[in-house]
Amino acid sequence: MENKSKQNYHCGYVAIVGAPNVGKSTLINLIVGKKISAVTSKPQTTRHKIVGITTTDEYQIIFIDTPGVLQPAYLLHEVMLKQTKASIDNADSIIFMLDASLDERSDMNLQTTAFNILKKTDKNIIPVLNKADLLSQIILEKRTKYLKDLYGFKEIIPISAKNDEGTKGMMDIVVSTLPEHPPFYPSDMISEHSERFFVAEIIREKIFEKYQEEIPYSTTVDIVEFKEQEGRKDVINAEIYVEKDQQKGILIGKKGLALKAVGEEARKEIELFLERPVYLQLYVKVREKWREQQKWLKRLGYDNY
Ligand SMILES: Nc1nc2c(ncn2[C@@H]2O[C@H](COP(=O)(O)OP(=O)(O)OP(=O)(O)O)[C@@H](O)[C@H]2O)c(=O)[nH]1
Ligand SMILES: [Mg+2]
Repeated sequence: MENKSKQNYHCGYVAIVGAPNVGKSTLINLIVGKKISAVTSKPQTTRHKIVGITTTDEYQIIFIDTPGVLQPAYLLHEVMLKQTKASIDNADSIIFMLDASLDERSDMNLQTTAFNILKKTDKNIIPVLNKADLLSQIILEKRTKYLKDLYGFKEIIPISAKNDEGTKGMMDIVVSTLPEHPPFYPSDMISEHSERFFVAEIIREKIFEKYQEEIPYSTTVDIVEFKEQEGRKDVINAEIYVEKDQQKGILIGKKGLALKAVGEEARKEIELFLERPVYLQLYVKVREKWREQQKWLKRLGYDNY
């Protein structure tokens, strides 16, 4: 571990919390400057807490991207919610992310559920309104005022994680809430998960993007072999779990073409991420009700928090 002798160094943990699909993972990727967290247009993309670290001469922040707050329907959901709650408990400050694309008539139940969880903590809460790029200045001001009145916030910071707007000002406020402390991690470290974890997440992201309805939600990825080879491509064998035979058929597609396309897209992104070529093989397995069974969730690392 590095030891910065600089005075007034700030370091702390910041959880990014909010309803599903508001842009939490987009923000952590922007801040660390590398795609470490899956982003898709579908809610419930993130299932684990994901660590992203940013370090400057003045501060080090350990951001925790969290699963969107939801109403649990499966054991998997309960585990996801537990991860979010544990991330809140371990944080110094919390970015509460709101979504500018929701108006007064939208369903804000999950956003309010997230707010009610945060209300119970004594942590610094930093309300941020993401996707500000979607609104005109006038509508944005109206929406900000509505949310301030709804939750009793003095300030809400409008940002666009997608376009990197408003995020510098947001970071200044985040840093001002952190304790004085030397850095916990080396300055070049941006995350702490294994390559296996990131590879599984990349494959899962491609499945989320490519398939509709219940398929993404009934699916998960288990890396069963990850063999690094001197002078040759790494060999990665991944099992994709689905819950029913019919889902297996859809995932594989006619003549295996759909699965092949997933494999190709995933391989390209894995190679970009690892900065080395890989040989990726995907297998589809039916594991009935894996989302409801402790033994599968454990094996998949979902209870690892
Ligand atoms: N217009 C706009 N879209 C955004 C912005 N930030 C994120 N998005 C989009 O919103 C969708 C969801 O983004 P994610 O980062 O996956 O959201 P999340 O909060 O991590 O979602 P979960 O993991 O499902 O809880 C994606 O289609 C993003 O491209 C933004 O600032 N502006
Ligand atoms: Mg996410």
